[in-house]
Amino acid sequence: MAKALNAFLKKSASSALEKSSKKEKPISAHKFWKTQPVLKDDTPISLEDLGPIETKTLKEISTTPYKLPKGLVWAPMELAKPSSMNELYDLLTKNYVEDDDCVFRFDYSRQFLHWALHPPGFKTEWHIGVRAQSNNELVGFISAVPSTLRSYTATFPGVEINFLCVNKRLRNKRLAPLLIQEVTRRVNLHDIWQAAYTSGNRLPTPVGACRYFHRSLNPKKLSEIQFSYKPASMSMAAYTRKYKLPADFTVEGFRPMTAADVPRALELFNAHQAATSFTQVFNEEELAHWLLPRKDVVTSYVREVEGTVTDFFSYYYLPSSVTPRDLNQHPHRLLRAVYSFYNVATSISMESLIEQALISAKKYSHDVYNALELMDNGPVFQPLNFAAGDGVLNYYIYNWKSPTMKASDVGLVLL
Ligand code: MYA
Repeated sequence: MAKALNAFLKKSASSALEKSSKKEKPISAHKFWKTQPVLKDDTPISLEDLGPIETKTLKEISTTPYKLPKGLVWAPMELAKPSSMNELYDLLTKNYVEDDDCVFRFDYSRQFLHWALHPPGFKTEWHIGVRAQSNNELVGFISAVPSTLRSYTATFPGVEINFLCVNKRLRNKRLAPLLIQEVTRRVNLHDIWQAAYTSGNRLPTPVGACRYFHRSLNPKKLSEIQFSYKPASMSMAAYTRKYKLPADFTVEGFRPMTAADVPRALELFNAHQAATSFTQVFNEEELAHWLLPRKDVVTSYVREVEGTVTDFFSYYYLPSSVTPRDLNQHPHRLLRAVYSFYNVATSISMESLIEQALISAKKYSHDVYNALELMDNGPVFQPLNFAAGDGVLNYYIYNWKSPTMKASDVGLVLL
């Protein structure tokens, strides 16, 4: 029996963190979070309570940025400029989410960051950097992008928060709370009071939690870099055979999504998301931004049968750098991982749809396909040879009272 993948988990989840996530710190131990409008503990919330935790008016929001410690300044970012994007790429590739052994670290590409940070309605002032005055180095970052959110029966304007990062040299100096407060202030000034975010860390207080599952596409490489472990009793040939996939789609009618498919894809997306309790709400422009294929960023295929689009799958590209402790251990320096994004199956089963996604990801030489156990993903994992990861991604809504939900009711995929 194959051992579960030594999962490199999104947002720094790890078995150690998972253990700590089970033993939640009391809110009084969270110096920052205890001051914020978030649920303070797991006291059940009913649907009648759905709504903001606090209500403020624009008049109460300061127009002055938070004060940073001496030697640091807020840095306006102009990420459309390659020089600015290079700085952000450099900060993240060296300092963003990594596994406990510091072997794997997310390596979001520049074109991916450009896509993630420039959806319709993006605001440059919500791409917030912090610089060291001495040498002008970018040492911190946080971002918000606009997103209409739905929690159960309530739909409201919100933002998604991502790419919170502080240079390793400046950790544990309470810079993260300042970045979070500053992005909150700038978002509030646009009369927006709610936000969605995810984290491997257990913070006060998740509305849902989803485990990662991993499907090996290149088992030999994954085993060489110790992302996964081949059972000692199995030969490499047998191990590779176990994960073999057909060279091409096994269901007819799949082709890349195009702009002309957007209205129909939105219909399918809306019908599918109606079954979830927490999701983002797209208009056509937003769906086009997030789902139309972009080289090395996002892949989306539709299934068209007799002129009607009936299904689609999508996944995004998030490789990780690989830095083995012993550089002679193996030659690999990049783990080519893709992550399941939004999938809708109406004419075939979800299992069949995800199998086509796996075939596509393998064809484009990716090493592993990762998926959260949210929406209707769960039942496909076992038949399609996925292995459970060892960490959990927590979902949060800032300033919002929401009942907690099971993983299959979560309908939001953040990057
Ligand atoms: S998740 C990705 C987070 N990034 C990484 O994991 C990259 C690697 N790590 C780092 O760069 C640093 O360790 C970070 C913390 C920057 C994470 N979310 O400055 P500190 C709390 C929220 O001394 P540092 C993503 O991007 C911690 O509990 N809070 O710590 C979504 C403690 O508070 P308290 C976090 O390690 C981000 C305080 O910070 C997180 O140097 C969503 C310690 O600060 C975390 N991931 O830096 C942000 N990690 O004492 C919230 C630690 O109270 C958005 N902390 O426990 C909220 C909505 C805002 C907008 C609202 C609009 C309406």
